[in-house]
Amino acid sequence: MDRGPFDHIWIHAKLATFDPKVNAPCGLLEDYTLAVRGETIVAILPTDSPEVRAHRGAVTDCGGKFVTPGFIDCHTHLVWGGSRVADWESRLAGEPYTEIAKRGGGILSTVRATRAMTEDELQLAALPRLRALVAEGVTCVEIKSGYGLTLDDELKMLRVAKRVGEQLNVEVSPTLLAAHAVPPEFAGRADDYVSLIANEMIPTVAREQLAEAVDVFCESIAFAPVQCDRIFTAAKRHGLAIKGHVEQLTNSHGAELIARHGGWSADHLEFLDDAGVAAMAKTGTVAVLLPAAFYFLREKQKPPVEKLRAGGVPMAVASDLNPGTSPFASLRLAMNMACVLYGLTPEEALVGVTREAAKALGRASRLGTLEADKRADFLVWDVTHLAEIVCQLGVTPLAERIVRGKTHNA
Ligand code: DI6
Ligand code: FE
Repeated sequence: MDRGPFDHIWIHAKLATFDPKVNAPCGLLEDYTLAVRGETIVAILPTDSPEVRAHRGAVTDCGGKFVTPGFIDCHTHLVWGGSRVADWESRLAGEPYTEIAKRGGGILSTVRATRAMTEDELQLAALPRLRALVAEGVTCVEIKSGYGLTLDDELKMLRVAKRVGEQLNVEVSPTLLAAHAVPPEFAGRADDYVSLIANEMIPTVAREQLAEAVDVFCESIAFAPVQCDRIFTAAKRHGLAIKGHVEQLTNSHGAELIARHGGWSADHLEFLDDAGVAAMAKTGTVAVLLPAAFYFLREKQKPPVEKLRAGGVPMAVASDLNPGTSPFASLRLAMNMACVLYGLTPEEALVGVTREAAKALGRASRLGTLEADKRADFLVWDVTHLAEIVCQLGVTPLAERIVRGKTHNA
């Protein structure tokens, strides 16, 4: 691409590019310059190169600070109504998540509260959650529906997802998760609800461009693989991408199903077996790890991280921000937990919220690494070591947040 002139350059940076073509940990380039025109990174150059010296436009001197791509939280349910604190107290007193779900607590209690709220009310509730993610460097976020479970209430949630993104200048990847739970009005008629999803909800969100992907909760307490298969088939027919909550509490072979459909990602994966790993490796389906839910549910079985690594399955890390199993609006906490609880390296955690998270949202060609032609979404960090971003929580050493080439500090 034609490089100059540049609108703005960031000089004297330690660029953690996460570009696999850069042969260094984190794709690190020391004393480099990132050049931006419009919304795009147009060049990555050594700071002492002639093009940098010739530049006459805006300059930011990073003074040796680290620069990473903007963070991508590729799995959240951040639009919801009500509170699940009572569920948490029941769990602390010994009642399992699955039992709470069966007696109509859990997801269904959030459905009742979410249905009762207007779009404006839901937006007000969701904003502080997205603001918290943004304050830690998130520039792109996936947001699921799944607490409406009627056509109108799912559309309402997806419209709120779009609105909060616009309000805070964050790119949103909206996902239809109508197959989150069987709503009470369909109790005992799960197949009829699946028909509603396949025949009405999916065509409508596709037509109105309110979602780009379809998610399912493929689990003993939710939807069976054959039902998920029907939903995925409908999603594909309408040009929507596929992903799923699979192998979280039991092994239903949902990851294999997603891989067979060429899905973007299989998420959770605590009970993933060897066949699942092999299927994902073959198709390049991203493994989205959600250690905050594992922690909060006091799960015992960890996802097979070593096997995923050995198989070359891309691993992303996400917050799973939701009221029941991961009420944590912190992607950095999820990264920290991915290291401490799942044994990822800090570099893998950082790659998991940048390059691999971009893959998990079908955005690998536009986002996730610092490379020419990618969008100029990047973060300047005031740290002495990159792993500090993952290690130390409670303070956010973010010096500058650049979105589409412009500074947008939270
Ligand atoms: N798995 C999860 O971790 C969330 N949804 C899902 O299918 C939990 C959502 C909730 O409990 O509200
Ligand atoms: Fe989830």
